[in-house]
Amino acid sequence: MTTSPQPSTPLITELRQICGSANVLTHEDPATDLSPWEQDWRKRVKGRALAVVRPGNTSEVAAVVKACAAANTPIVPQGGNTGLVVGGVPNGSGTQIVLSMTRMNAVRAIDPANLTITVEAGCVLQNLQAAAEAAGFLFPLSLGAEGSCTIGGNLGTNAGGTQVVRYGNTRELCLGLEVVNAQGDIWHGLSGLRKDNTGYDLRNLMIGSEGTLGIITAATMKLYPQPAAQLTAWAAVPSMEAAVQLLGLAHQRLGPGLTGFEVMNQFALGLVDKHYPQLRVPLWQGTPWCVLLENSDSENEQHARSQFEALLEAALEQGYASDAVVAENLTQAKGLWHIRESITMAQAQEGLNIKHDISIPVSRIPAFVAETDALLAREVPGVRMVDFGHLGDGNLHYNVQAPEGADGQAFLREFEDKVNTWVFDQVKRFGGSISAEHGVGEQKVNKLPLYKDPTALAMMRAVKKALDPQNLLNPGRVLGK
Ligand code: FAD
Ligand code: 2HG
Ligand code: ZN
Repeated sequence: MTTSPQPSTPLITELRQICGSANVLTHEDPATDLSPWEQDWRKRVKGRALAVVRPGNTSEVAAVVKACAAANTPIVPQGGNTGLVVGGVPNGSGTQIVLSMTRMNAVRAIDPANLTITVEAGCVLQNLQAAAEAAGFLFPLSLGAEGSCTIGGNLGTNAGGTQVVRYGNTRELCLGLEVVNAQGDIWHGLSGLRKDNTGYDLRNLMIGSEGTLGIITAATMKLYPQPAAQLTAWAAVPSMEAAVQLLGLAHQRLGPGLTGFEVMNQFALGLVDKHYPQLRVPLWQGTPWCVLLENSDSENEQHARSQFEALLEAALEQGYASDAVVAENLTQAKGLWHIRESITMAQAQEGLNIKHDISIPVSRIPAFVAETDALLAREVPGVRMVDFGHLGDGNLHYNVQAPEGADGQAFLREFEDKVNTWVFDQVKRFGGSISAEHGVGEQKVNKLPLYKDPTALAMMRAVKKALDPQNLLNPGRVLGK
């Protein structure tokens, strides 16, 4: 006798009727492996889903939410599952539905005169960039996970990335949303308007809400003209103070042409060199920090190059840099960016680590790094700092790698919470935020009440209660239980 793969609960049967049997995956079929949806990208947490549901259009999303609301079954929205704070995977209870948006990946429309593109939430960021490029435009959101993250996830987390210094976070790139709310009703907000003062800004409320207030099904995003030329440079800098001074000079000399300004410490680059020697990291051995700069020019390459060279010459003269190279061509430029984007993978290859994505006013970053480095060196024997990130935005990935040869799990057990407290206390002292771009998810849920303004938190709770009184959408994330 064979056992039927069909699950028995009325909710699963209803979900199969809504989305089709092939798009409702459960553990009852032993041949189906749900781990890709249940495990987070860093492999720190593995949950258990009641089912993975993959709707194909907005009406199906709305029907799924109504069915789950009637059955009081929580929903965890998921895009590319590249999130770094455990926000898009189910908890271990086996009672939550993962709502995977990846089948909803169409580009619905491009409006060249309005400079907008409308896409479904499951559209992979790289495909969105490619669609914009094919139409002769730039969609500037850019991050290391762009080959698998989705625009719905980018909006859900208000992702940052490497172009924020010029174009802003995902929020600044969005003009309209289509959302299914916790009652299963559809909000048709794909206006594409640059001005609309008709009351509360629900779009901005949804963006960055990490799937706790509504399910984003589509978005209208801004397009930009493609730059006439884009050049990338790599500079060795003698200190964090010098990196901040170089940033100031780059703003002054390049104005809106400055589209990227990333900093990387020597240990981070050493990890890339160790695990990916073929990438040939330049200039890293004799300097504590390197900086990656991008100049996007609206005139031509010659103009961009002479502007960039003048900037770097001035930086060398003033001691803000000790050496620098400008990429000769697109291949070299891509190679330099690839090195920067490989730090996360190199860290993972090296072993377990503690991640932070903090922001501090740029002017205060040198003092923050000096003091916090000294504090951690005192408290954590053999600490290895992997310090890199979007200095142009005041956003550092102030990461801590387990000491050389240490048992990673034992290190995390002993130090993870303490290190988080030391670092976040410093962030607070320096007037910063404990999450600049990755969000709160489950990972920082216990820390948020300690570092967020209590009145702001109370207002956030009131909003959640008003919009999702059943606590159906991604419960336990951002605000906790
Ligand atoms: P998921 O991981 O699937 O989900 C993330 C959150 O959004 C969850 O809370 C989920 O519930 C919610 N969500 C997903 N889809 C929807 C939807 N349709 N409606 C409502 N809520 C939804 N992040 C940065 O900000 N900057 C970086 O530079 C950056 N670089 C990265 C590099 C690497 C190598 C990796 C692995 C990650 C990086 N990230 C970065 C983190 C991650 O890629 C981003 O948070 C991204 O926006 C997540 O998109 P996703 O589609 O994978 O979302
Ligand atoms: C980046 O900027 C990402 O590369 C990931 O935000 C940061 O790995 C990290 O800590
Ligand atoms: Zn980042």
